[in-house]
Amino acid sequence: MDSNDDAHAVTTAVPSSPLPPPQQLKIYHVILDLDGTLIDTETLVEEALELIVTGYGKKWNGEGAHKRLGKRPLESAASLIQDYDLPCTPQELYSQILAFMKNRWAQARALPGANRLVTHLHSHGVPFAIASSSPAKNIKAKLSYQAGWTEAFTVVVAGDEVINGKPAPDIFLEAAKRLNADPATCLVIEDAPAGVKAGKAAGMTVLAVPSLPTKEFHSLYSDADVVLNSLLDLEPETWGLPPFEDRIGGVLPMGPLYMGGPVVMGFGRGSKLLGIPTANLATTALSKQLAENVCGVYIGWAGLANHGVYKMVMNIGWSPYFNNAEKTVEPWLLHDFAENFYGVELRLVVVGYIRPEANFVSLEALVERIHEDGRIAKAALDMAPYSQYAEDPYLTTMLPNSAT
Ligand code: ADP
Ligand code: RBF
Ligand code: MG
Repeated sequence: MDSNDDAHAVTTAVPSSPLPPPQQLKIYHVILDLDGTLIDTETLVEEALELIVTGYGKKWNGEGAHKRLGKRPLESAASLIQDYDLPCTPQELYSQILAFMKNRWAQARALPGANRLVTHLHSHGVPFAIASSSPAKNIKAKLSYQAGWTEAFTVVVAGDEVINGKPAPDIFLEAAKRLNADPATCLVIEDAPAGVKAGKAAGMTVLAVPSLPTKEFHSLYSDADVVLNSLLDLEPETWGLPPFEDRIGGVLPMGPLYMGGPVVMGFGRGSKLLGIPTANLATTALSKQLAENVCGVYIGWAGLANHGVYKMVMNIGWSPYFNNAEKTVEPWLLHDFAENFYGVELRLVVVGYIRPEANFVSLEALVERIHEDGRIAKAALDMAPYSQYAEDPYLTTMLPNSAT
C-alpha cells in the first residue's frame, strides 16, 4: 500500500497510483482460498498455537504466522516445532490443534466482503471453486457455519485430495480440472504467500488479499498480479467479470457498526497540519473492532453528548501517509464547532465504506481527497439506507433534551 515503495512490481488499488491491471485478461472462473481469504480462521488457529506453545513452557513471540499461512496442517506444524524447538512430532502437534479447534470453527466469521463476493458470483452464474489446504472434513465444517455457502460451493478441492500442497500448483490445477476450465482463464484469490506462489505456478492470474500486515510483509506478495487491501476493494469488471452494483451514492452500505467512548487526544496534527480535526477514541476499548475491520474510509453518524447528532466521515487504519505506530479511528464530524470537546462522550454508527486507505504524493493531495470523502459522505448520508441511522437510539439518547 506504500506508493513510496517501488521495489516490488505490485499494483495496488490506491488512488495515488491508479495503475491499470498488468494484463487485460478475460477471466471465466474464480478459485478461492478459504482460511484467511473468506473466513477468519487464522486468528482462531494462532490463538490455539499460542496456548499450545505456552503449555510446553515456551514463550510465544507472536511471529512466524507468514511461514504457517496457507501450508497444509502437518507442514505448518513442522514449521512451528522448528521455530519453538517443541518436544513433539508434527502429527502430535496437529492432533492437539485439532482437539482445540474442534467446535470452534463456528466462531470463524466471514471476512469483510466475503459474503458479498460469494453471493455475487453465485447469482451471476460465474463458475467458482474453493481450493483449500485444509482436510475435506474441516472444510465441510467451516462452510456449514456460513449461511448459504455449502450450497454455493459445488466445487471444493481439499488439501488431502492432492499430492503436493501449496506452493505447488496441484490444488489449483485440480480445481480448474473440476471446473472444466483452462488455467489461463482462472482468477485465484489468496491471502497467503504460499497460495499466491501456487496460483502463479498453475499459470493463473492471482489476486492477493494479504491477511498479514501489508507493510512488513509486502515483498512476500510480489508474485501476485494485484494486491488489494481487502475483498471490499475487488472490482470484478477489471477481469471481465460482472461488476458489483451495490454502491449507493458512491458508498458501499455496511454495518451498522457501533463504537464509542470519551474523546481523547490524538496525534496532535489533524487540525494543525491538515485543517481537518479528527476526534479520537481510546484505542484500547476498541481493539476488537479495530482488529476486525478493514483499514479504509467510512461514513456514518456521530452523536456527541449534550450537543447533537452529526454527519461523519472517518478512516480506520495506520494512515499510510503518516505511517502511524497505531491503528486508530479518526472521525471528522462534518459540522463547525466553536470549541474543542475533549472528554465528551462520542458515539459512532458506521454505515458505509468508501475506499481503502491510500498514500499520497503530497499533503495537499491527501487533504483534497479527505475533502472529497467529506462531500461524498454529506450527500450519501441523506439517502436510504444511510439516513435512517441518524435516529438510532444509540445516538439519540445522547441529545441534550433526550428523555432517557
Ligand atoms: P487530536 O490530535 O487530539 O486528534 P485534532 O487536531 O485532530 O487533535 O483535533 C481534534 C479535536 O478537535 C477533537 O478532539 C475535538 O475536540 C475538536 N474538534 C472540533 N471540531 C471538530 C470536528 N468537526 N470533528 C472532530 N473534532 C473536532
Ligand atoms: N491518511 C492516510 O494516510 N491515507 C488516507 O487515505 C487517509 N484518508 C482519510 C480519510 C478521512 C475521511 C480522514 C478524516 C482522515 C484520513 N486520513 C488518511 C488520516 C489522516 O491522515 C489523519 O486524520 C491524520 O493522521 C490526523 O491524525
Ligand atoms: Mg485527531
